[in-house]
Formats: sequence, C-alpha cells, structure tokens
Amino acid sequence: MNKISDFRSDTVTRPTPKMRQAMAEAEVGDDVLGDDPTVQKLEELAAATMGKEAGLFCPSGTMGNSIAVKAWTQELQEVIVEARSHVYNMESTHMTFISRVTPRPLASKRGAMDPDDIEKNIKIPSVHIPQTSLICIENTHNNHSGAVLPLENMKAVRKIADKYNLKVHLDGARIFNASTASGVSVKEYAKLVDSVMFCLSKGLSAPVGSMLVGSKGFIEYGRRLRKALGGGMRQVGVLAAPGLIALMEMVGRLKDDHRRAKTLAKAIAGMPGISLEPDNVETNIIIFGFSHPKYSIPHFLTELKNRGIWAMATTGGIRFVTHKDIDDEDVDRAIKAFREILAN
Ligand code: TLP
Repeated sequence: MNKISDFRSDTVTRPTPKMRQAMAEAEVGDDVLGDDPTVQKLEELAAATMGKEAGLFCPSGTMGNSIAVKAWTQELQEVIVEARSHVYNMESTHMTFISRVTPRPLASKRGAMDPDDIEKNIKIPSVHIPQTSLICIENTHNNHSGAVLPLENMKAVRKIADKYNLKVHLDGARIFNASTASGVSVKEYAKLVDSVMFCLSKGLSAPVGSMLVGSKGFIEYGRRLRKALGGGMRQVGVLAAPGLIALMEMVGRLKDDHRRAKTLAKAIAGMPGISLEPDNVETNIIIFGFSHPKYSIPHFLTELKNRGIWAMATTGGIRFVTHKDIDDEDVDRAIKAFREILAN
C-alpha cells in the first residue's frame, strides 16, 4: 500500500512502543473503588503539573468538558462561550443535553473574546432572564487555526469573572501547545481559571484520555458526575500508563509539530485558491480557506487523498494538523501534492 500522511488531526497518533510496553506492565486495580495506583499517579501528576489540588482521568475531552460545565452550572443558567469554540460547536450539544443551560456565543479575535463584550453579556437574572454562571475559554483555539489565547486576555476574563462571581473553565485540550508557542507555563494559564481540561490523546500521543483538574471539592463532585455519565472505569491503569508517558515525555517534541506546520503553511500560502496567512499559524493547526474554479473542497480533498495526503474539511475551509506521526518527509509530500494538483 502507498504511504499515507495523515494530517486530519493530532488525535490519529499511534502509541509509542514505550507506551505499549507500559500498558502491558501497568499496575492496576478497580479505579471506581479507588484502587488503581497508576490512575492515582496520573491524577496526582496532572494536578501538580497544572498547580491544582486534584485531577480526574476522563475517557475523553468531551466528557471532561461536560463534567466541568455540569459542575459549575444549574438549570436556568447561561454560559458564555466563544462562537467557534469546540465546547459549543463540536461536542454534540452536551450543554443543553446534560447541563440544560443555554450557551451564549460571542464573537472573538482569533479565539480571544473582548472583555467588554463579555461584561455586556453577563445577565442580571429576572423572571425572564437566565443567570450567567460560567465563562468557557479555549487555548489553543482549534477552530481559529490553533491560535494561542494571549495571557493578558485570560487575565481580563478572570477579572470580570471575579467581579460578577462567575467561574471560568478552560478547554485546554492543547494547552501544552499554547505553552510551547508562548513560553507561558501551563501553571500560569491554569492559575487564571477554576478548572482545566487537557487532552493526553492529542499532541501528546496517548491512545486515550483527558484530564480534568481543579479544587479538591470540584474533582470529588466531578468523580460522581463521571460515574453518572458512564465514565467510571475499572482496571484503567492500562490506559493511565501511556498517559503518564504522554505527560512526562511527549511535551518537549511539540515544538517540532509547530515548526512543521509553519513550513507547510508558508509553502502553500499564495497557491491558487488558498487563503492563508502563515503568520496566523502559531502552533500545530493550519486552517485555510479554499475557493478554486476547478476544485470544490471535497474534490480537492479527494485529489490529495489519491496522493496519500489526508486532511479534513472544517469551519473556515480545510484543516491540516501536524503531530508525532508526521515528519519532514510527510510535509514535503504534502507540498508536492499541492503543487501537482493546483498546477493543473
Ligand atoms: N477535537 C477533535 C475533533 O473533535 C474535531 C480534533 O480532531 O481536533 N476540545 C478541543 C479544543 C478539541 O479540539 C477536542 C477534540 C475536544 C475538546 C474533545 O476531545 P475528545 O475528542 O477527546 O472528546
């Protein structure tokens, strides 16, 4: 079979041999009964890494975000979200389905909502009007091409939240990418929010799993919510073991993903049909608009696929993501495929 370069997502990475070995050798116990030492180690490490009191191992980022929204809200309340955020657009409506709250989407500049706009949208509850209780932010911002949320913006959001006694939840699925690009430590980001969800299964290459971190009380309640959602897992140390390796050993290589994304972005920007500002590619996600007289987006994606280059259609056009299983040669193959197709 011809080689495939899979740029669809950083979720497609295969576990490393060391991760597979750790899975085989993991010490395990019944985690629902609190007996799995490997999960406990991972939860402690996750909390310590983010400077929070406690951590919870979740099967997915979606479940981590669902638990956070449910824990911080009650029915008849409203949550401020960024208009293109993952939690609002791509998590199968858990805000309304599980938490039964209304999302209030706000426009942003590359994922950073305007603090004044947030303040204007905080509701004084009445018989007609829901109470705002939570602000959700996302860093890096997936649908804004992996943009890094500026620390100053997060500080401004915190200030408003404190003024109105609101909670802030950070969807930090790719918070290590943000930290790698900005030089701001993950602890500094986490300090500004009440809870963080981050994924082990994206750039960090674990096969499964996301962590939710926050105060002890929040995580204790979150553990009950996770069980209620069917996320209580038994001898799950076999999945926590690669998660530990992800957290301890896979952060340092994210800079290579960022470098490759930049190389690809620079090479394809300016090709016929492609709208892309390479300076906007700050981390490992490239999203470009595509409008070509000969190719629709699905047609162009098929032409790429015929050449072994896999990518995804997304809000705003086409998405390419770099990750552990994409090397310099994959990037070169992709550039060559773009040239070949768009020259015809
Ligand atoms: N994102 C996935 C898809 O859902 C699009 C991807 O391929 O990028 N927050 C953010 C910012 C995410 O990008 C994702 C996954 C999640 C949460 C949800 O994580 P999972 O897929 O583990 O539920």
